[in-house]
Amino acid sequence: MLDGPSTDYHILTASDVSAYLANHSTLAEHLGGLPSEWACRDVADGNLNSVFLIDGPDGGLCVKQALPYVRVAGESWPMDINRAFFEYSYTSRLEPFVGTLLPKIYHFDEVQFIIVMEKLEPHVILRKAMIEGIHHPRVPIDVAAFVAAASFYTSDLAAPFEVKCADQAIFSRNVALQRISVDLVFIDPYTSALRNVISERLVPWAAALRNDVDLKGAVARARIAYLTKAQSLIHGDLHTGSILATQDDTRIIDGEFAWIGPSGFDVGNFIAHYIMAWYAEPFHPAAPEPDRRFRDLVAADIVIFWQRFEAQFLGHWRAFKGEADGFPASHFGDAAASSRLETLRRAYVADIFSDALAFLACKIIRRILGFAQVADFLSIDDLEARSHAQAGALAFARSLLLYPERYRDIAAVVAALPRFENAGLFPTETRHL
Ligand code: SR1
Ligand code: MG
Repeated sequence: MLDGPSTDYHILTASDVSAYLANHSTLAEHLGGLPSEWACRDVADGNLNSVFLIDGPDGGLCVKQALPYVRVAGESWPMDINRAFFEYSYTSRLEPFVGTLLPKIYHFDEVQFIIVMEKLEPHVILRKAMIEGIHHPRVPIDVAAFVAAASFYTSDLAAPFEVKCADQAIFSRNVALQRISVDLVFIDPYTSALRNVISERLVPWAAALRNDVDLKGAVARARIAYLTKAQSLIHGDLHTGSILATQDDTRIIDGEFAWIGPSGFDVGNFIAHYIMAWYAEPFHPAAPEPDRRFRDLVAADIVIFWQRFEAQFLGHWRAFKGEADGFPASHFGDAAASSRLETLRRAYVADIFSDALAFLACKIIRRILGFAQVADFLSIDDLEARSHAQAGALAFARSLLLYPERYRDIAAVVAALPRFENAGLFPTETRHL
Protein backbone atom coordinates (compact mmCIF):
# COMPACT_ATOMS: atom_id res chain seq x y z
CA MET A 1 0.00 0.00 0.00
CA LEU A 2 1.05 3.57 -0.57
CA ASP A 3 1.67 5.76 2.43
CA GLY A 4 -0.99 8.23 3.49
CA PRO A 5 -0.18 11.78 4.60
CA SER A 6 2.51 12.07 7.29
CA THR A 7 1.86 14.15 10.39
CA ASP A 8 3.88 16.91 8.68
CA TYR A 9 1.34 17.18 5.86
CA HIS A 10 -1.03 20.10 6.09
CA ILE A 11 -3.52 21.60 3.71
CA LEU A 12 -2.41 24.89 2.20
CA THR A 13 -4.79 27.82 2.09
CA ALA A 14 -4.36 30.94 -0.04
CA SER A 15 -2.90 32.73 2.97
CA ASP A 16 -0.20 30.02 3.48
CA VAL A 17 1.09 29.95 -0.09
CA SER A 18 3.44 32.93 0.17
CA ALA A 19 5.08 31.55 3.31
CA TYR A 20 5.47 28.16 1.63
CA LEU A 21 7.13 29.64 -1.45
CA ALA A 22 9.30 32.00 0.60
CA ASN A 23 10.82 28.89 2.21
CA HIS A 24 12.04 27.63 -1.17
CA SER A 25 14.71 30.01 -2.43
CA THR A 26 14.56 29.15 -6.15
CA LEU A 27 10.80 29.55 -6.17
CA ALA A 28 11.01 32.82 -4.25
CA GLU A 29 13.61 34.09 -6.72
CA HIS A 30 11.32 33.16 -9.58
CA LEU A 31 8.64 35.45 -8.14
CA GLY A 32 11.10 38.21 -7.19
CA GLY A 33 10.61 40.98 -4.64
CA LEU A 34 9.36 40.30 -1.13
CA PRO A 35 6.63 37.86 -0.05
CA SER A 36 4.57 40.88 0.98
CA GLU A 37 4.53 41.86 -2.71
CA TRP A 38 3.15 38.51 -3.90
CA ALA A 39 -0.53 38.12 -4.76
CA CYS A 40 -2.21 34.73 -4.48
CA ARG A 41 -5.51 33.53 -5.95
CA ASP A 42 -7.34 30.29 -5.32
CA VAL A 43 -8.30 29.07 -8.81
CA ALA A 44 -9.28 25.45 -8.12
CA ASP A 45 -11.50 24.40 -11.00
CA GLY A 46 -11.16 20.62 -11.25
CA ASN A 47 -12.81 18.01 -9.08
CA LEU A 48 -9.86 16.88 -7.00
CA ASN A 49 -7.17 19.36 -5.94
CA SER A 50 -6.31 22.78 -4.55
CA VAL A 51 -4.76 25.11 -7.13
CA PHE A 52 -3.34 28.58 -6.47
CA LEU A 53 -1.82 31.13 -8.84
CA ILE A 54 0.72 33.46 -7.33
CA ASP A 55 2.27 36.54 -8.92
CA GLY A 56 5.41 38.40 -7.90
CA PRO A 57 7.26 41.34 -9.44
CA ASP A 58 9.39 39.04 -11.66
CA GLY A 59 7.02 36.20 -12.52
CA GLY A 60 4.21 33.86 -11.57
CA LEU A 61 3.83 30.28 -10.35
CA CYS A 62 1.08 27.70 -10.13
CA VAL A 63 0.88 25.74 -6.86
CA LYS A 64 -1.18 22.55 -6.90
CA GLN A 65 -1.75 20.42 -3.81
CA ALA A 66 -3.37 16.99 -3.62
CA LEU A 67 -6.01 17.03 -0.89
CA PRO A 68 -6.67 13.87 1.12
CA TYR A 69 -10.20 13.84 -0.27
CA VAL A 70 -12.07 14.64 -3.49
CA ARG A 71 -12.33 18.46 -3.44
CA VAL A 72 -15.82 18.69 -4.89
CA ALA A 73 -17.17 15.96 -2.60
CA GLY A 74 -15.39 16.91 0.62
CA GLU A 75 -13.98 14.70 3.36
CA SER A 76 -16.71 12.10 2.91
CA TRP A 77 -14.80 10.87 -0.15
CA PRO A 78 -11.18 10.25 0.95
CA MET A 79 -8.63 10.19 -1.85
CA ASP A 80 -4.99 9.14 -2.10
CA ILE A 81 -2.66 12.17 -2.04
CA ASN A 82 0.02 10.21 -3.92
CA ARG A 83 -1.76 11.32 -7.09
CA ALA A 84 0.59 14.33 -6.99
CA PHE A 85 3.52 11.92 -7.27
CA PHE A 86 1.92 10.18 -10.27
CA GLU A 87 1.30 13.51 -11.99
CA TYR A 88 4.90 14.53 -11.36
CA SER A 89 6.16 11.13 -12.61
CA TYR A 90 3.97 11.34 -15.72
CA THR A 91 5.28 14.77 -16.61
CA SER A 92 8.90 13.76 -16.00
CA ARG A 93 8.56 10.60 -18.10
CA LEU A 94 6.99 12.33 -21.10
CA GLU A 95 8.91 15.59 -21.11
CA PRO A 96 11.68 14.27 -23.44
CA PHE A 97 9.08 13.33 -26.07
CA VAL A 98 6.54 16.14 -25.83
CA GLY A 99 8.61 19.09 -24.62
CA THR A 100 6.59 22.19 -23.88
CA LEU A 101 3.21 20.59 -24.50
CA LEU A 102 3.35 19.88 -20.75
CA PRO A 103 3.79 22.64 -18.15
CA LYS A 104 7.27 22.93 -16.70
CA ILE A 105 7.49 21.60 -13.16
CA TYR A 106 9.80 23.56 -10.85
CA HIS A 107 9.31 21.67 -7.61
CA PHE A 108 7.71 18.52 -6.24
CA ASP A 109 7.18 18.26 -2.49
CA GLU A 110 6.77 14.63 -1.46
CA VAL A 111 5.64 15.51 2.08
CA GLN A 112 3.04 18.15 1.27
CA PHE A 113 2.14 16.54 -2.09
CA ILE A 114 2.55 19.89 -3.79
CA ILE A 115 3.62 20.50 -7.37
CA VAL A 116 4.88 23.97 -8.22
CA MET A 117 4.80 24.57 -11.94
CA GLU A 118 4.89 27.35 -14.47
CA LYS A 119 1.94 29.71 -14.45
CA LEU A 120 0.43 29.55 -17.89
CA GLU A 121 -0.88 32.85 -19.12
CA PRO A 122 -2.76 34.13 -20.98
CA HIS A 123 -3.93 30.54 -21.43
CA VAL A 124 -7.58 29.65 -20.87
CA ILE A 125 -9.20 26.34 -19.97
CA LEU A 126 -10.29 24.90 -23.30
CA ARG A 127 -13.72 23.82 -22.04
CA LYS A 128 -14.59 27.38 -20.99
CA ALA A 129 -13.43 28.73 -24.34
CA MET A 130 -15.47 26.14 -26.22
CA ILE A 131 -18.59 27.03 -24.24
CA GLU A 132 -18.01 30.65 -25.24
CA GLY A 133 -17.57 29.58 -28.86
CA ILE A 134 -13.93 30.63 -29.05
CA HIS A 135 -12.00 28.42 -31.43
CA HIS A 136 -8.42 27.32 -30.71
CA PRO A 137 -7.10 25.93 -34.00
CA ARG A 138 -3.80 24.64 -32.62
CA VAL A 139 -5.37 22.40 -30.01
CA PRO A 140 -6.25 19.36 -32.16
CA ILE A 141 -2.86 19.57 -33.86
CA ASP A 142 -0.91 19.87 -30.61
CA VAL A 143 -2.92 17.28 -28.68
CA ALA A 144 -2.52 14.86 -31.59
CA ALA A 145 1.26 15.39 -31.49
CA PHE A 146 1.23 14.88 -27.72
CA VAL A 147 -0.82 11.68 -27.74
CA ALA A 148 1.05 10.25 -30.74
CA ALA A 149 4.46 10.78 -29.11
CA ALA A 150 3.34 9.49 -25.70
CA SER A 151 1.57 6.48 -27.24
CA PHE A 152 4.52 5.53 -29.41
CA TYR A 153 7.59 6.19 -27.25
CA THR A 154 6.24 4.56 -24.08
CA SER A 155 4.91 1.48 -25.90
CA ASP A 156 6.58 -1.82 -26.80
CA LEU A 157 7.15 -0.33 -30.23
CA ALA A 158 9.85 1.98 -28.88
CA ALA A 159 10.63 1.02 -25.27
CA PRO A 160 12.43 -2.23 -24.38
CA PHE A 161 10.19 -4.23 -22.08
CA GLU A 162 12.52 -3.57 -19.15
CA VAL A 163 11.72 0.14 -19.52
CA LYS A 164 8.03 -0.58 -19.88
CA CYS A 165 8.12 -2.76 -16.75
CA ALA A 166 9.78 0.09 -14.86
CA ASP A 167 6.93 2.36 -15.95
CA GLN A 168 4.40 -0.24 -14.90
CA ALA A 169 6.11 -0.58 -11.52
CA ILE A 170 5.40 3.11 -10.96
CA PHE A 171 2.01 3.67 -12.53
CA SER A 172 0.39 0.36 -11.56
CA ARG A 173 0.42 1.78 -8.02
CA ASN A 174 -1.95 4.57 -9.08
CA VAL A 175 -4.87 2.38 -8.06
CA ALA A 176 -6.97 4.95 -6.21
CA LEU A 177 -7.39 7.07 -9.31
CA GLN A 178 -7.94 4.03 -11.48
CA ARG A 179 -10.74 3.04 -9.11
CA ILE A 180 -12.32 6.44 -9.85
CA SER A 181 -12.08 5.82 -13.60
CA VAL A 182 -13.25 2.22 -13.47
CA ASP A 183 -16.26 3.12 -11.33
CA LEU A 184 -17.22 6.48 -12.82
CA VAL A 185 -16.53 5.68 -16.48
CA PHE A 186 -17.25 2.00 -16.83
CA ILE A 187 -19.51 0.80 -13.99
CA ASP A 188 -21.68 3.39 -12.24
CA PRO A 189 -23.57 4.79 -15.27
CA TYR A 190 -25.03 1.32 -15.89
CA THR A 191 -26.23 0.86 -12.31
CA SER A 192 -28.29 2.88 -9.87
CA ALA A 193 -25.14 4.04 -8.04
CA LEU A 194 -25.89 6.74 -5.48
CA ARG A 195 -23.22 9.00 -6.95
CA ASN A 196 -24.95 9.17 -10.33
CA VAL A 197 -26.56 12.49 -11.17
CA ILE A 198 -29.46 11.89 -13.53
CA SER A 199 -31.73 14.70 -14.56
CA GLU A 200 -35.43 13.89 -14.44
CA ARG A 201 -35.77 14.03 -18.21
CA LEU A 202 -33.01 11.46 -18.67
CA VAL A 203 -34.34 8.88 -16.20
CA PRO A 204 -35.81 6.80 -19.06
CA TRP A 205 -32.45 6.92 -20.82
CA ALA A 206 -30.63 5.73 -17.71
CA ALA A 207 -33.13 2.90 -17.25
CA ALA A 208 -32.84 1.87 -20.89
CA LEU A 209 -29.06 1.68 -20.73
CA ARG A 210 -29.18 -0.24 -17.44
CA ASN A 211 -31.42 -2.83 -19.10
CA ASP A 212 -29.56 -3.11 -22.38
CA VAL A 213 -27.48 -6.28 -22.20
CA ASP A 214 -25.96 -5.75 -25.66
CA LEU A 215 -24.81 -2.30 -24.65
CA LYS A 216 -23.44 -3.51 -21.31
CA GLY A 217 -21.59 -6.24 -23.21
CA ALA A 218 -19.92 -3.60 -25.39
CA VAL A 219 -19.07 -1.54 -22.30
CA ALA A 220 -17.62 -4.67 -20.66
CA ARG A 221 -15.33 -5.16 -23.66
CA ALA A 222 -14.15 -1.57 -23.31
CA ARG A 223 -13.68 -1.97 -19.55
CA ILE A 224 -11.67 -5.16 -20.00
CA ALA A 225 -9.52 -3.39 -22.61
CA TYR A 226 -8.95 -0.55 -20.17
CA LEU A 227 -7.90 -2.98 -17.43
CA THR A 228 -5.79 -5.34 -19.49
CA LYS A 229 -4.38 -3.58 -22.54
CA ALA A 230 -1.09 -2.23 -21.19
CA GLN A 231 0.00 -0.54 -24.42
CA SER A 232 1.53 2.77 -23.38
CA LEU A 233 1.58 5.50 -20.74
CA ILE A 234 -1.76 7.26 -20.94
CA HIS A 235 -2.89 10.54 -19.40
CA GLY A 236 -6.14 8.93 -18.32
CA ASP A 237 -8.21 12.13 -18.04
CA LEU A 238 -7.62 13.99 -21.29
CA HIS A 239 -10.79 16.05 -21.46
CA THR A 240 -11.14 19.71 -22.41
CA GLY A 241 -10.69 20.78 -18.77
CA SER A 242 -7.19 19.23 -18.87
CA ILE A 243 -6.09 21.51 -21.72
CA LEU A 244 -4.93 25.11 -21.42
CA ALA A 245 -4.69 27.03 -24.66
CA THR A 246 -3.95 30.29 -26.41
CA GLN A 247 -4.36 30.81 -30.13
CA ASP A 248 -0.82 29.52 -30.69
CA ASP A 249 0.09 27.43 -27.65
CA THR A 250 -1.42 24.31 -26.07
CA ARG A 251 -0.59 22.65 -22.76
CA ILE A 252 -1.83 19.37 -21.37
CA ILE A 253 -2.21 19.49 -17.59
CA ASP A 254 -3.38 17.23 -14.75
CA GLY A 255 -1.67 13.92 -15.51
CA GLU A 256 -2.64 12.44 -12.14
CA PHE A 257 -4.74 9.65 -13.70
CA ALA A 258 -1.62 8.34 -15.48
CA TRP A 259 -1.69 4.62 -16.17
CA ILE A 260 -0.15 2.08 -18.50
CA GLY A 261 -3.24 1.40 -20.54
CA PRO A 262 -4.75 1.29 -24.02
CA SER A 263 -3.46 4.02 -26.34
CA GLY A 264 -6.99 4.56 -27.61
CA PHE A 265 -8.17 5.82 -24.23
CA ASP A 266 -6.71 9.34 -24.49
CA VAL A 267 -7.66 9.50 -28.19
CA GLY A 268 -11.26 8.59 -27.40
CA ASN A 269 -11.49 10.87 -24.38
CA PHE A 270 -10.36 13.92 -26.35
CA ILE A 271 -12.79 13.25 -29.20
CA ALA A 272 -15.64 12.51 -26.74
CA HIS A 273 -15.39 15.97 -25.23
CA TYR A 274 -15.36 17.61 -28.67
CA ILE A 275 -18.46 15.62 -29.58
CA MET A 276 -20.19 16.76 -26.37
CA ALA A 277 -19.20 20.35 -27.17
CA TRP A 278 -20.74 19.82 -30.61
CA TYR A 279 -24.05 18.63 -29.14
CA ALA A 280 -24.14 21.43 -26.55
CA GLU A 281 -23.18 24.24 -28.89
CA PRO A 282 -26.56 25.28 -30.36
CA PHE A 283 -27.80 25.97 -26.85
CA HIS A 284 -24.99 28.30 -25.82
CA PRO A 285 -25.03 32.04 -26.45
CA ALA A 286 -23.82 33.18 -29.87
CA ALA A 287 -20.14 32.58 -30.60
CA PRO A 288 -17.83 35.21 -32.02
CA GLU A 289 -16.82 33.18 -35.07
CA PRO A 290 -17.15 35.52 -38.03
CA ASP A 291 -17.07 33.09 -40.94
CA ARG A 292 -17.93 29.55 -40.12
CA ARG A 293 -20.13 28.24 -37.41
CA PHE A 294 -18.28 27.06 -34.36
CA ARG A 295 -19.93 23.68 -34.59
CA ASP A 296 -18.42 23.05 -38.01
CA LEU A 297 -15.02 23.97 -36.65
CA VAL A 298 -15.45 21.44 -33.84
CA ALA A 299 -16.35 18.71 -36.32
CA ALA A 300 -13.38 19.64 -38.52
CA ASP A 301 -11.07 19.60 -35.49
CA ILE A 302 -12.12 16.03 -34.68
CA VAL A 303 -11.01 14.96 -38.16
CA ILE A 304 -7.80 16.99 -37.95
CA PHE A 305 -7.01 15.49 -34.55
CA TRP A 306 -7.38 11.88 -35.67
CA GLN A 307 -5.60 12.37 -38.99
CA ARG A 308 -2.67 14.13 -37.29
CA PHE A 309 -2.52 11.47 -34.58
CA GLU A 310 -2.45 8.67 -37.16
CA ALA A 311 0.14 10.36 -39.38
CA GLN A 312 2.43 11.25 -36.49
CA PHE A 313 2.18 7.90 -34.76
CA LEU A 314 3.06 6.13 -38.03
CA GLY A 315 5.75 8.74 -38.70
CA HIS A 316 7.42 8.06 -35.33
CA TRP A 317 7.29 4.34 -36.02
CA ARG A 318 8.70 4.54 -39.55
CA ALA A 319 11.52 6.81 -38.41
CA PHE A 320 12.35 4.78 -35.30
CA LYS A 321 15.90 3.43 -35.33
CA GLY A 322 16.10 2.05 -31.78
CA GLU A 323 15.55 -1.46 -30.49
CA ALA A 324 12.32 -2.52 -28.82
CA ASP A 325 10.63 -5.86 -28.36
CA GLY A 326 7.30 -5.43 -30.15
CA PHE A 327 8.57 -5.46 -33.74
CA PRO A 328 12.33 -6.14 -33.56
CA ALA A 329 14.39 -4.94 -36.53
CA SER A 330 15.87 -8.44 -36.81
CA HIS A 331 12.44 -9.72 -37.94
CA PHE A 332 11.58 -6.96 -40.39
CA GLY A 333 14.86 -5.97 -42.05
CA ASP A 334 14.47 -7.33 -45.62
CA ALA A 335 12.24 -5.83 -48.32
CA ALA A 336 9.37 -8.33 -48.04
CA ALA A 337 9.24 -8.12 -44.26
CA SER A 338 9.46 -4.36 -44.36
CA SER A 339 6.41 -4.19 -46.62
CA ARG A 340 4.55 -6.52 -44.25
CA LEU A 341 5.61 -4.29 -41.38
CA GLU A 342 3.78 -1.37 -42.97
CA THR A 343 0.59 -3.47 -43.06
CA LEU A 344 1.11 -4.37 -39.42
CA ARG A 345 1.62 -0.73 -38.52
CA ARG A 346 -1.66 0.22 -40.13
CA ALA A 347 -3.44 -2.60 -38.33
CA TYR A 348 -2.00 -1.40 -35.02
CA VAL A 349 -3.34 2.11 -35.61
CA ALA A 350 -6.71 0.77 -36.77
CA ASP A 351 -6.91 -1.12 -33.48
CA ILE A 352 -6.25 2.12 -31.55
CA PHE A 353 -9.06 3.73 -33.56
CA SER A 354 -11.61 1.04 -32.78
CA ASP A 355 -10.66 1.06 -29.09
CA ALA A 356 -10.95 4.85 -29.10
CA LEU A 357 -14.52 4.76 -30.41
CA ALA A 358 -15.67 2.47 -27.60
CA PHE A 359 -13.90 4.57 -24.97
CA LEU A 360 -15.29 7.78 -26.38
CA ALA A 361 -18.81 6.38 -26.16
CA CYS A 362 -18.25 5.35 -22.52
CA LYS A 363 -16.88 8.83 -21.78
CA ILE A 364 -19.95 10.52 -23.22
CA ILE A 365 -22.32 8.30 -21.24
CA ARG A 366 -20.47 8.83 -17.95
CA ARG A 367 -20.51 12.65 -18.38
CA ILE A 368 -24.30 12.62 -18.79
CA LEU A 369 -25.55 9.89 -16.46
CA GLY A 370 -22.79 9.69 -13.83
CA PHE A 371 -20.79 11.75 -11.36
CA ALA A 372 -18.59 14.65 -12.56
CA GLN A 373 -20.69 16.00 -15.40
CA VAL A 374 -19.38 18.68 -17.71
CA ALA A 375 -20.10 22.40 -17.94
CA ASP A 376 -20.66 22.05 -21.69
CA PHE A 377 -24.11 20.71 -20.80
CA LEU A 378 -24.55 22.04 -17.26
CA SER A 379 -24.16 25.63 -18.47
CA ILE A 380 -27.36 25.24 -20.55
CA ASP A 381 -29.90 26.76 -18.15
CA ASP A 382 -33.02 25.64 -20.01
CA LEU A 383 -33.38 22.11 -18.64
CA GLU A 384 -35.38 20.87 -21.58
CA ALA A 385 -32.79 22.19 -23.99
CA ARG A 386 -30.02 20.66 -21.88
CA SER A 387 -31.59 17.23 -21.86
CA HIS A 388 -32.25 17.50 -25.61
CA ALA A 389 -28.53 18.08 -26.21
CA GLN A 390 -27.56 15.32 -23.77
CA ALA A 391 -30.00 12.81 -25.26
CA GLY A 392 -28.53 13.46 -28.71
CA ALA A 393 -25.05 12.70 -27.39
CA LEU A 394 -26.31 9.59 -25.59
CA ALA A 395 -27.91 8.29 -28.77
CA PHE A 396 -24.64 8.86 -30.60
CA ALA A 397 -22.65 7.02 -27.92
CA ARG A 398 -25.11 4.13 -27.95
CA SER A 399 -24.76 3.79 -31.71
CA LEU A 400 -20.96 3.73 -31.45
CA LEU A 401 -21.10 0.92 -28.90
CA LEU A 402 -23.77 -1.18 -30.59
CA TYR A 403 -22.86 -0.67 -34.25
CA PRO A 404 -19.09 -0.13 -34.42
CA GLU A 405 -19.04 -1.52 -37.97
CA ARG A 406 -20.72 1.71 -39.11
CA TYR A 407 -17.74 3.76 -37.98
CA ARG A 408 -14.79 2.49 -39.98
CA ASP A 409 -13.00 5.82 -40.16
CA ILE A 410 -13.11 9.28 -38.66
CA ALA A 411 -15.11 10.66 -41.61
CA ALA A 412 -17.88 8.19 -40.79
CA VAL A 413 -17.88 9.32 -37.15
CA VAL A 414 -18.21 13.00 -38.02
CA ALA A 415 -20.72 12.31 -40.81
CA ALA A 416 -22.95 10.62 -38.24
CA LEU A 417 -23.22 13.77 -36.13
CA PRO A 418 -26.77 14.84 -36.94
CA ARG A 419 -26.96 18.17 -38.74
CA PHE A 420 -30.20 19.31 -37.14
CA GLU A 421 -30.06 22.38 -34.99
CA ASN A 422 -32.45 22.72 -32.10
CA ALA A 423 -35.32 22.07 -34.53
CA GLY A 424 -37.38 24.96 -33.19
CA LEU A 425 -38.05 23.10 -29.97
CA PHE A 426 -36.57 25.85 -27.86
CA PRO A 427 -37.50 29.30 -29.14
CA THR A 428 -35.22 31.02 -26.62
CA GLU A 429 -32.26 29.11 -28.05
CA THR A 430 -32.59 30.01 -31.68
CA ARG A 431 -29.08 30.99 -32.47
CA HIS A 432 -28.76 29.06 -35.72
CA LEU A 433 -32.36 28.95 -36.81
C1 SR1 B 1 -13.93 12.14 -8.31
S1 SR1 B 1 -13.11 12.82 -9.63
C2 SR1 B 1 -14.23 12.86 -10.89
C3 SR1 B 1 -13.64 13.12 -12.22
O1 SR1 B 1 -12.85 14.29 -12.20
C4 SR1 B 1 -11.70 14.07 -13.00
O2 SR1 B 1 -11.44 15.13 -13.85
C5 SR1 B 1 -11.94 12.79 -13.74
O3 SR1 B 1 -12.61 12.99 -14.95
C6 SR1 B 1 -12.74 12.06 -12.76
O4 SR1 B 1 -13.43 10.97 -13.33
MG1 MG C 1 -8.22 17.12 -13.68
